[in-house]
Amino acid sequence: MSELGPDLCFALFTAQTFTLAAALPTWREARHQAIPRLAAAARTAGAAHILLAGDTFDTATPSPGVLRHALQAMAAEAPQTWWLLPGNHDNLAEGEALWDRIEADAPPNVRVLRDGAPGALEAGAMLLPAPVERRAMGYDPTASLGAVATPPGTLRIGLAHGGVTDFDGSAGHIPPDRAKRAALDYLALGDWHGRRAIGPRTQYSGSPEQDRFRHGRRGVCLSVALPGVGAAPEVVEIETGAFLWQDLDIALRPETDPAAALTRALPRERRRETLLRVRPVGWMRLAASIELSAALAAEAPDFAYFEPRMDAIATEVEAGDLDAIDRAGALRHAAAQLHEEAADQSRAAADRAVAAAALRRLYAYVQEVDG
Ligand SMILES: [Mn+2]
Repeated sequence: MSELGPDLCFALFTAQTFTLAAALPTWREARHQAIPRLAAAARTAGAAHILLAGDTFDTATPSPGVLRHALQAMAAEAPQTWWLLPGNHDNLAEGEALWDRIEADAPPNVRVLRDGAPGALEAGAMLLPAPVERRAMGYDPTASLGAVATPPGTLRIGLAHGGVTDFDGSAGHIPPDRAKRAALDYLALGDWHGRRAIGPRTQYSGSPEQDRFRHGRRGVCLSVALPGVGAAPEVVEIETGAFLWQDLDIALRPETDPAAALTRALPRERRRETLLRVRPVGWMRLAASIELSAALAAEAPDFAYFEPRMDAIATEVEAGDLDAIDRAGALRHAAAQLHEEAADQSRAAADRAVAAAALRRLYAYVQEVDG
């Protein structure tokens, strides 16, 4: 349950996919079910504590129902204790009313990490939280962790939210060696939606339920066991996500049977819980494009979401194809014109794609009428 950082281009992309996701009631429910799934993972791992590394909520003003149901679901998962860190989306400044409400309504097994004070997870293990003050994170929230004193011989576990510097182009501020600098046995990070290890002691679990096309796998959480002060953490991924957001490229050549290639490439399992963007890449004959369209249309209803992307496939048009539309007259003239426009390298790629798509439509239409 984390949300990615401040990259503007990515934010635009996020907005689109998020709108798409929010439109799926089954996905919204899966997102809620992340709470019992996390608890089940904790029980399997024998973990007493569940650390949520920020952006438990996408916004500082979630609807009363979303908030109430989240807290009720956490209450139902005692004896595990839930530790909630404010992230940038549910940050302290914008989320003042939110965190007041949570503190007022929270069941005993939900703890809010509103200030940076260290707290005992249990005897011998201190949690050092770094809550996010405001949405625009122009600073390193972990900067003060090194100065936090803990009793000798206790585990120091950092919990923070934000980007690591020089990581995938993110404008993050957390140094990748923060765990070492602050003498942390482990630093649990949120913000990045995918699962990512910065080092053995510094890791992003990613979102337990994915919400965009990017990471190409179902969401996971991390089971982290700390055998002792200074000892190497034992980190195990546990899948928690229901929905797979997948981008799939299908290589086509003129001799390829497009329907067979599609069948081979598409996932077989859990299609109802798969959101798919399919991109045919390469060349195909005009006749094959009709077969491909039919095959795509036939497969689409199996999936939670299915989007064919036709911007990377070129259609090979032969003289016979244009003859199949018409040998002369207005239709033939239109077809020849579209063929020319689709091949004209001086035109913008988007315009060429429109012309190619129009030619495919025209061809398909004539085949249908004549067939
Ligand atoms: Mn975030």
